[in-house]
Amino acid sequence: MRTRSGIGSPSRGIPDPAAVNGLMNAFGSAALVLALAAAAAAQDAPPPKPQEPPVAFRPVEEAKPAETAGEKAPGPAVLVVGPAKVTLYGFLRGDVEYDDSRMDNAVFPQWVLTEARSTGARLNDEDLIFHPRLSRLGVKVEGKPLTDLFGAIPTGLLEIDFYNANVSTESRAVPRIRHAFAQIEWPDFETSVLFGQFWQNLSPLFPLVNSDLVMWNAGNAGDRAPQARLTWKTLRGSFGVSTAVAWLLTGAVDQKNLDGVAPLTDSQPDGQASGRPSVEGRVAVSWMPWPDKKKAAELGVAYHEGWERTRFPIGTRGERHFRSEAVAVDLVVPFTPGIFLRAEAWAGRNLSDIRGGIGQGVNATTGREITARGGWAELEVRTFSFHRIGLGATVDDPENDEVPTGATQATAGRTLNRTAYVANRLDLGKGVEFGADWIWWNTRYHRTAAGARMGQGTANRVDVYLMVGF
Ligand SMILES: [Ca+2]
Ligand SMILES: [Ca+2]
Ligand SMILES: [Ca+2]
Repeated sequence: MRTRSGIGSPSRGIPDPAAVNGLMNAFGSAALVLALAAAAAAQDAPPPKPQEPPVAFRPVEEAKPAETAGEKAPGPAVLVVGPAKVTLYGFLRGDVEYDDSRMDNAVFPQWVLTEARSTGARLNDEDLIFHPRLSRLGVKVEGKPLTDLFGAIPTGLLEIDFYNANVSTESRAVPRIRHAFAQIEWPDFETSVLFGQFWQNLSPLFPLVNSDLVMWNAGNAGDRAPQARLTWKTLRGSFGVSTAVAWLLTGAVDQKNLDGVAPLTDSQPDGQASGRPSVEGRVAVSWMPWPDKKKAAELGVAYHEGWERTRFPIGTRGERHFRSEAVAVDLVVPFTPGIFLRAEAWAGRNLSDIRGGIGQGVNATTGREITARGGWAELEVRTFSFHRIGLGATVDDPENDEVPTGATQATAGRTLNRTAYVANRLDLGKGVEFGADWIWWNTRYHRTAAGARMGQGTANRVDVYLMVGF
């Protein structure tokens, strides 16, 4: 559900690579300027409202609640605890997922395994999984104004689910932090400061389909990470501007440790070892195309840069320093109050920490960063008061010549990861939702160094779920 065309051809759904290149050229310098401006000023970050779709006229933070569909819960439960107002929200949910061909992981799907017979793989190797891991609980805290701090309002949020890879069995899922942050807002100055874990500050939208891994590494960039963030946002009539700059932990998502792989023995992730944070800036404008003042359009442009350092030299180039860079755009357009276009496009290099490049940041054989581009677009249509449908496509396209050339599934380079999908959401009322998704998924692999084909994999993934929100 959220979206923006890749620029170039919204009607086609998938951003055309050439168009994305053009976009990168066009936006590269602009994004840099905006990011710098953002760094010089302050930016956007009000308390998130985890239960609302990103179409509402509010800063992206609030605009990106649930990776999953949590967006239709009824009213939150509010408690008063000491000096704070505490709001509970969340949902209980169970998913049933079937793949007609083997994914890299049935619960955390990122790409399709190759089906090339020469690799020993099987064609259409199906799987089935049941899990309640997306059930979610959130606690939002809002304190009383701090008069000595110019009327600052303290807020905070803790949000957990059970989508944690570190479990012994599927019946023993364990909690995972999604968000956990403390924030201070100065309403008079339209400014706020946030410390803790929250969304990365680029590509804030995510598709309606695939509540599990939201098409990360298949075209949708932008995960969550520990950070410090400064936000400034303003609203003038129906026109808004929001600017945010964030300093984030590099490696919070990919935990990259290039010199921690045998025979190298370094124990520190390379992002931490750099001694520097990633820096991300985003500027967005929003407006109300419809008189109902409920459905906002928004266009955002973001820039990302990060640094990694290893103790031991990596690859034939003997590199010890690595850069991560990206530019990204995101767009939400309500064509009518019931039809939305949402899309993102991005391009850069060494993007595994922001969920780009099909999880490939640096080629450890050569010691080079891998460049990639991608994005996704989705049309969401409200057909009836109780039904929404999402039609979309995603693509993640690393530079073929830069990915690894291994001869096994685990070491082969992934050159293209793309999907097309249909998502159905049935609103049964009182916070109850039923979903049914179908995703066509195709992943291509690079030939081995010796020139042998590693082929490709194509899967159909179906997910149905029942959710009760509160
Ligand atoms: Ca297949
Ligand atoms: Ca995104
Ligand atoms: Ca390291």
